[in-house]
Order: sequence, then C-alpha cells, then structure tokens
Amino acid sequence: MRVIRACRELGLQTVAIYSEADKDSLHVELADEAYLCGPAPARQSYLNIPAIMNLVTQSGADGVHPGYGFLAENAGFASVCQLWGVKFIGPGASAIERMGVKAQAKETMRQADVPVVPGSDGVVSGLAEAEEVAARIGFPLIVKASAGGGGRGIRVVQEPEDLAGALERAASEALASFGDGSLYIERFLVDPRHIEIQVLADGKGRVAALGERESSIQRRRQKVLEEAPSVAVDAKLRQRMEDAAARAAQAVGYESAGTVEFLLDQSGEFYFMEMNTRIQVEHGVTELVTGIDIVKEQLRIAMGDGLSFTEDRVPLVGHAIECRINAEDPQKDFRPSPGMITAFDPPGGFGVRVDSGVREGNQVSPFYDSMVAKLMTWGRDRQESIARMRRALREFHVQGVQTTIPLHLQLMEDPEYVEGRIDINFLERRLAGGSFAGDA
Ligand code: MV4
Repeated sequence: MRVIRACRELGLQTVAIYSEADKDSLHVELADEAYLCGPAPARQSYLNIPAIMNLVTQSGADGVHPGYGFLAENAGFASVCQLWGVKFIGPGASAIERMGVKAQAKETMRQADVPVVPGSDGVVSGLAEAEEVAARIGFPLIVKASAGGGGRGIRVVQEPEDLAGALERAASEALASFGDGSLYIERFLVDPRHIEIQVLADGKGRVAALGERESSIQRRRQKVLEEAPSVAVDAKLRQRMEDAAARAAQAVGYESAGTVEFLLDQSGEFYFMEMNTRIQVEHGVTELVTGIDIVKEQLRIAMGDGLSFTEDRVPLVGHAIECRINAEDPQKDFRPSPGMITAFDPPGGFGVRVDSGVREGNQVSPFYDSMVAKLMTWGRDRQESIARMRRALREFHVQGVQTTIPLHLQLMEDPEYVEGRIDINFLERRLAGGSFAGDA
C-alpha cells in the first residue's frame, strides 16, 4: 500500500504480488496489476525468488521494491535483480552483504570514524583473547554472534567466572542458529536508549540525514512504539549523530534509504549498533516531521533523478509518534490473535495518519507478521502528539481480533513515558511489574 501510493504520485504503473492468503488484500486491489506468487507459507510465496522473478518477467516490471520484510535485506535477491537487469529499489547487494555480518559492519564503521562500543577487534579467536578483551573493557560485557542481529545470539556476562561458559553456550547457539559460531565482545551498556538516524543516499555521492527516531520502547527485540525526534537528542548531539550516520553510508557506498542504529548511553555517548539496509516500518514518523516522502525519494533515486530536496541536513518540525497496532492479545502475553476482522474503523482528523493494509472481512493470517496498522500522530510538540495519540487510540475501533491498542493507551498514560524517561528496558520493566496491559 505504501509503495503503491508513492508510485501513483510519481505516475508510475504498479504490479503487486500476493500469496493465496492475501488474495483479498487491499494492495491487490490498489495495484494496476496483481499476480499470485504462491501458497500462503512465505517460503513458497513471498520468499520464493524464482517465482517472483518469473512474475517480474511476465509483468515487464523494470523495478522491484522489496518493502521492509521478507527479501528486503536479502543480498542474493538484490543480486538476482541486478543480473536480470531489473532495478532493485534499495542499496546494492554489496552494502546489504557488508552490513549483514555484524562484526564486519562494526569494523567498517570503526574505520569510518563512527563511534563503536569498546570491545574485541572483530571476532574473538578463543577464551584467551576473550579474557584479554575482558581485562581491557571490564564487566559487565556482552557476547554477540557475528552472524546474528536483531538481538539473536547475544549474552550478557556479569562476572569473570561466567565468561568461559557464556562463550561456549553463545558459540554453540550461534552455530545452531546461523551456521556460524563466530563471536565478538563489547562492553555492556546499561539501560541505553535506541536512537536511529534516517539517511537518503542518491548513489552519486550525496548523503542526506533526516534526523533521528527513538525506538527504545521494545518488547523481546520487537519495536512497539517509535517517535521522532528524541527527547534525549539536542541540536548538538543530533549533528554529531547525523554526521556519523552520513560517514557510515559513505563508507559502504550506500544508495537509497537506510537507517544507522545507535545506542545512546546515560552519559550522552552514542555507539554504532547496526545499519538497516532497507526502509523501516517506522519511517513514517520521520516523514511527518520532515515533510519528505521517503519512498518517493527511493523511487527517484532508482530512476536516477537524485533527491528532490537540496539540504543535506533536514530540519525537524513538531513531534511524531507511531504506535504499532498488532493483532496480538496483551492479556495473553501478546500471543498472536488471528481471525476475521469483523469491524475496522481507524481514527482520522488533524495530525492523524493510519498506514494499514487490512479492512473489514480480511483474515489476519497466522502465516505472517501480526501488524495490522501503524497509527501515527503529529503535534507541534511531544505533549500535543501524545494527547492526539490518546484521542486517536480511543477512536480506533477493531473487532474480531484482539489488538495492542490497550497497551498503547496505557503507555500514553504512563508518567515516565510522558516525561520521556525511557530506555530499551522500560517496557519489559513495566510488563514484569504487572502494571501494564497484561492485567488491564
Ligand atoms: C547491546 C546492548 C547493550 N550493550 N550492546 C540487542 C539487539 C542487537 N541489535 C543489539 N542489542 C543490544 N546490544 C551493548 N554493547 C543492548 C542491546 C539490546 C537492545 C538494543 C536495542 C533495542 C532493544 C534492545 C533490547 C535488549 C538488548
């Protein structure tokens, strides 16, 4: 839906693919052409590269936008598109590859003068080197799988005597999960914030930075709520983070939209965590505070037209918040709540944006991600954005499946959230404390 809308505004014809589970989806109706790419299971449809490439040929499409799921960060898919002479609307395969191997990504960043968390120089060769690194950076430290990412394959080590065991367990887990047991070690940052910088690179040497988003409100590494800008970032820190993100993008010869993720510690220092080589779910809050349509910029870049604006640092106006509305049941530990949507009445009005791909009568299938809508609000400042979000959440009527709306209503009423005193462990502290939607 998001890509089709941007294409439409640029006068581009659109081709959608859909699985059997999505035959009644909105995007199938909105696209100029739509092709069935396979059965419901993603592996047989949305991840089925041969089937997708056949439909690219059949439809005569000259570009492919991978969105933010499935094949969006699959270097192999980006390479196949290139081989077939079809424009992959995103970064080149080499940038995807380089940012995909976390230890290598970190080394690239260090060489580009991007602040990285003190720790091992690449992957550790064994216990002896690990102990030498530990002696240098101290405890607590964190062991990470080089082939991991998004939080899989990481372990926190509090004391020296726990190091050997943690390394063994992390290596075997990484080998089992990613086929690669190599590990790297970093100083563990306590209760940091998750701050990410949006960049747009035109592929001709220009990199623009569009400010930051804060994504600290997470549960089990899944983002729940995001906002732009961050209360913890002032103009000076913003400039330092944007300059670091621009250097990161330049270092990998980046093209298209990308996000450089940092951890901001309590002393105001920031460190590179990973680079997302795709457009992200939460890109809309950056669009609301900059007025820039990031997907349209991606399409312009792909067509060789470069960026539509001249500033390399885009000013932010107002404050935007995004609540991810998932078909999950907050009263049942956020277990997915599939089923038929029998009523779907999203909110509207000034400063409210709802990006959704579902409507009444759609089945929320168990095959894919449970997100059914992204509810965003914009206000002249954070308090107005929060007040508008409270009002919009109360207006949002969904029947037939449980959703995370109650959780978001409680977040918007939480004193610490409202004062902006949040960090990556905020939500899990609240849920563990039982004072949240769990027992609404
Ligand atoms: C960290 C960290 C603290 N210190 N690294 C989790 C996923 C992966 N992107 C890296 N992650 C972390 N790395 C150091 N040196 C804490 C986390 C982390 C986290 C980071 C961002 C958002 C949510 C998180 C939840 C748990 C742990």
